[in-house]
Amino acid sequence: MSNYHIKHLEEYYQVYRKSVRNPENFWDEIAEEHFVWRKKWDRVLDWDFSKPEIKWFQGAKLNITENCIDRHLHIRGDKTAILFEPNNPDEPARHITYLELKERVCKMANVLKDKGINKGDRVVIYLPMIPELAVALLACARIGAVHSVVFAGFSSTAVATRVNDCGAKMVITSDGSYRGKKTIDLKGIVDDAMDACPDVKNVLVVKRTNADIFMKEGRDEWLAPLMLAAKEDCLPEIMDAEDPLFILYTSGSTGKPKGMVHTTAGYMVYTAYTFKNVFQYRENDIYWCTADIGWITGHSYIVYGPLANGATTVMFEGVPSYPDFGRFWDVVQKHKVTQFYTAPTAIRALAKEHLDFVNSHDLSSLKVLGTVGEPINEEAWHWYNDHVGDKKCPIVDTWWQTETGGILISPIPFSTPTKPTYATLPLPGIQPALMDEHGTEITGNQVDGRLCIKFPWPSMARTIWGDHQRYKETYFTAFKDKYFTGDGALRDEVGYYRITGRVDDVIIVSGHNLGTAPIEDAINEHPAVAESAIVGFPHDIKGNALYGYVMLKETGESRDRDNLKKEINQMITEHIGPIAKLEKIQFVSALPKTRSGKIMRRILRKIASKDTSNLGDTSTLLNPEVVSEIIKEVL
Ligand code: 6R9
Repeated sequence: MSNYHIKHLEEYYQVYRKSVRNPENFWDEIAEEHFVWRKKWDRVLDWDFSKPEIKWFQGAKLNITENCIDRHLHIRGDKTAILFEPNNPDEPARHITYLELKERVCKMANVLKDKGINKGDRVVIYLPMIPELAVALLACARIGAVHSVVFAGFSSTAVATRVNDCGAKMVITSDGSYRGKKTIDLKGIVDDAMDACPDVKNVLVVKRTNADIFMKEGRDEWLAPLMLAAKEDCLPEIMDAEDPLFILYTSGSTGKPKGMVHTTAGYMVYTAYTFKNVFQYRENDIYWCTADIGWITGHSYIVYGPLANGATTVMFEGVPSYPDFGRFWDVVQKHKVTQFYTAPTAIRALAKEHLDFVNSHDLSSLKVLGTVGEPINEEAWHWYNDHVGDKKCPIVDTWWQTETGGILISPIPFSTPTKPTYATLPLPGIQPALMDEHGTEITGNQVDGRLCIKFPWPSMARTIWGDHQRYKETYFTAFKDKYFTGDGALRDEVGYYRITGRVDDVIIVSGHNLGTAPIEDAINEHPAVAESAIVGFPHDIKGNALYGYVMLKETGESRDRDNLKKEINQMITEHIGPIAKLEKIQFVSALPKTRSGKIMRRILRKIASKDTSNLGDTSTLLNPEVVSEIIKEVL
């Protein structure tokens, strides 16, 4: 048990050293002690990054739902597995026990089987954050079908592209979804998508909003009556360790989305191990991750990681601003949440609002806070630490990617001393390397470079669906025998990592390498600034110059713009140096963002370079309208 729950820094270093000295022994012990297997593996690991080919626990047989559900039943049958908090705070929360979860998963699995879904078939899931979403993932896993969740905020074109890319025969959706005050017609979006998806035979529809929707004869069916009629027992399909568990699409730097393929055993072992350690999860804790299951964070740290540990995982249907900006804290207080995991973009949005929204709530149940998705700036980190965590809850700044399946770099609470804006240390089994532009590893501390991982870990994606060549080119060609993350990072004097942003965001000004994140940090420290994004644009003398898009807080709106510009550049000069001063500053009402909250720098870069003729697809943005507004006022 000792290497499952790390309790102090000394132990972290011991476990880490062991994991690097003999990774196979390390993962062998963890897999052996903490999971149920139908058959043990013949080999822990086979790998070759030049092909690339990665196989963990080969020869093993298992079903992940036995590990996430069945094995808990004799001790935790009546424990809440999923705690559902609806969009509307007046609608009662729902507690789904492990026993109930098993019945629902088995019933849905039987429905899928009746509709002809077999092991290996792909099922696209396009559902809001309601319990049926988690049940649908697990029902697929129960029978060995490969799920591909499409975030229920993507357009019909995005749905169609993904359905066709993975060759799904079935789509599971709902009549609609609630988001704050709005109701969204999900089924209408699926109907539009289906015009371009001739191979989809069945669309199963969950009732959520009671909207009056179109049901296509022979294709569309309500799920509820089928579930009612289905048997509540479904034997788990026995899977090979390396059978695909799911496909999840992530956007590439260009063109088509990449269908990252995750397989069964390694993904299970790694997400369960990291969940337990990074959140220091203890029996009876109430864990809440605010992500959507449409993203990898939801797959790994709402569904699989927590359930593999027999945890209670909160699923929240709503948004942080409804009915007001205190909703997150309301939910924390109501359910006595112990671990809270969210994104910097949400923290920044809430930090803009009045402190009373936080202070009027009892947040004393909280033990650990987490962030994920982008670099967190100092100001947001301190706000989170001071006002949400009351300086008592360690913040785990967790760095990872859709491709990595689980968290790779993060503090371990109560063991690793935290440091604002630093993801700190690699988790056991993770061997990071910083590389220079010539492909040489930069050793020692107080250095920065391109972040690679030089040894496999169990939950890494194995391929891109239908395009292994692209997988190889994207991740394994830039640096020989290493997985390239696409991120830049620095390693400080004690070996802590700070992720500085995508390397494509590095801007070279007069020969100096500048990361966008530290400049944005500096600007965001200005009391009038809510958020900012820096991009480079061509400059005759400097090569590149810096263009800053700055969104003001409400309190900053009345300030004189010229003075503000001077003050912002003064902040940058103080924090980084005059070299990082902005050539141009444009005040904007909002920044264009992806639905997962990432700033679309690609578009901002084009606007800054006055190259607005081809901005690419902006339809998947959260707020496409701000793009035209920014173009109109471009400097
Ligand atoms: C889990 C997730 C991956 C990219 C990644 C990096 C950025 C994620 C971060 C972070 C700084 C963190 N990122 N976590 N940057 N600090 N703690 O977000 O996956 O949507 O695939 O994004 O997000 O740039 O490369 P995904």
